[in-house]
Amino acid sequence: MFELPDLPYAYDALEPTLSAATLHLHHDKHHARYVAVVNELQPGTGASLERIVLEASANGQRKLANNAGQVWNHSFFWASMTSAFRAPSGRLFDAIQRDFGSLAALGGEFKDAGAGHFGSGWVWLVAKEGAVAVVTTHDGDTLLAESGVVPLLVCDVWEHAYYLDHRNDRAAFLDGWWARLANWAFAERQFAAALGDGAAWRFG
Ligand code: MN3
Repeated sequence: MFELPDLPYAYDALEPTLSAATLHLHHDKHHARYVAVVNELQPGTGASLERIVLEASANGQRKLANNAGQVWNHSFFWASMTSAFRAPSGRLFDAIQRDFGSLAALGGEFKDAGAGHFGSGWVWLVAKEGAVAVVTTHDGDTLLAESGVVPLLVCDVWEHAYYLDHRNDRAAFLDGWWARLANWAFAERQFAAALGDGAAWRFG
């Protein structure tokens, strides 16, 4: 059985970009529901969440793959945000400069990808073979099956992530998210793992 992980901060820690009301709804209702569905479909096998996502996807078990993927993506999303924003530094900052020219240019690409993503999904900053890149995924899809890809940050662009605070203005949500919530300390640890230094995040 999987448990819904607690948020790594208080419900009001991400205000005003994301309100306590949004985090209660998003974590306590949406994320909790995905966990409950996985537990209904896959009770007590002892398999890791990562393995369940990969096997369910490979076997065409779409409901299990989608819900398990959403459990993983949301847990990674909570880790991708912080109330103590600072800019990226070190090797990750150097790679961003090399691959995008500037942090602002990367921000533009990330926000455009998220705002332009049609329908529900996720916008990711990833490391792929040492380079930094922006990718999007649809619905409950994950990047777990992408060989050589280590996610650094993710932002949820499903409407439930921002509608209470930003109504239909996904771009405004992404602006605030990029400027105030992105957890670069976490992204730096993920980038180090991508370079072989330490382990990448896994579902706890
Ligand atoms: Mn969500």
